[in-house]
Amino acid sequence: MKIEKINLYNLSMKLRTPFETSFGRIDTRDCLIIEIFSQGLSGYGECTADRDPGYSYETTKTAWHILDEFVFPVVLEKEMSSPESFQALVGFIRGHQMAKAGMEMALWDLYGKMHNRSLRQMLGGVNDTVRVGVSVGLQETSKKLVEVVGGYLDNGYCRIKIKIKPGRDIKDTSAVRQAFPDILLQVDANSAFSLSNVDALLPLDDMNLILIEQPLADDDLWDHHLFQKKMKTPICLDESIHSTRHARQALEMQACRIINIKAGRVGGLSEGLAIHNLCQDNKIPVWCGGMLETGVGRAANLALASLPGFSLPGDISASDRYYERDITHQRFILNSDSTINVPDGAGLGITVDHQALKMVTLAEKTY
Ligand code: OSB
Ligand code: MG
Repeated sequence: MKIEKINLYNLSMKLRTPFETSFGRIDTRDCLIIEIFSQGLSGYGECTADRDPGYSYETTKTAWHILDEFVFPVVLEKEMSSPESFQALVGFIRGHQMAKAGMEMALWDLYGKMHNRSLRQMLGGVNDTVRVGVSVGLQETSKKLVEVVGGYLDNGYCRIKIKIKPGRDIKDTSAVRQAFPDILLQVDANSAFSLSNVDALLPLDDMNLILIEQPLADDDLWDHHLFQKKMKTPICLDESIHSTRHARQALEMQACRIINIKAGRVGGLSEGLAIHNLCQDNKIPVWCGGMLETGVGRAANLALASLPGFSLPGDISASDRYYERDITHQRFILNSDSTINVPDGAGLGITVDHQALKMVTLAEKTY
């Protein structure tokens, strides 16, 4: 496969409702879309970096820079045998996993279209549908949070994740737990705590949570180990895991008992698959995280989450939870059993609505 042309788009997508985490509140979700061309076919990839460096040091601007100056020049006009061979070409770029992952996704999509195979087939996915939950942002009050959670339960979501931060932790979580004693519930702190204040979370151990996601700093595996020792509830790492090596070390160190896999955070779908395999070998449950993706990234998440080790519901909600109008013709809908269908068309199995894409494009460049 030889890439003849690339279009890079910087999008700004208006969310239906603002999304607030411990690192900030957004009304619009920015991202990059990479469109690649070869032999009359096109492939799409989504880079999950956001406008601000709150979740990750990467931003839409750093990813644009890395793609523009370093990734595209080594990919264009080069013969690549498969999407996996891409990683060797960009091995000289330290970090910038989201930029690399966006490009890799586009290569998977194109490669799948060339060989008439779905991403699910190529990755080795086994399920036609995947169980999903919803990630609920911080709300004004605990009461409002309970209302919002109730709304998503009415929609049919089987699992709720709530965002927490210092001062908005025990009260919010216990309010949701009291209102809904039997639901699958988990919390995500997005690194908002440190060893000096994380003991505030000890009461969570009595709230029957599936997991506590990333309470401590992204670069702090050891402190997660110390905190996990005090808690019966499994710690799940998100921000801390950027590679299979990190995943292995986190497990060896007993810094967590569950891993959230996001292809963007780990440099691509191939690395996400490798982490899945490592965790499966070690009997560690994994689940697919989300980054408020458009339909492009959502299709990739569904294919990844169809692998057999994804035993917990993913943060892959229906399209209407995020955007009024998405950039794909396909909209993902929630089935009555809290699942979403895995696309089965070639590649990602989606088509891009160029009219919708144009409406949300802030900048674009052709290579
Ligand atoms: O920590 O999982 C996270 C969104 C943006 C950045 C980080 C996270 C999230 C979510 C939303 O929790 C998950 C989704 O519905 O896409
Ligand atoms: Mg998270």
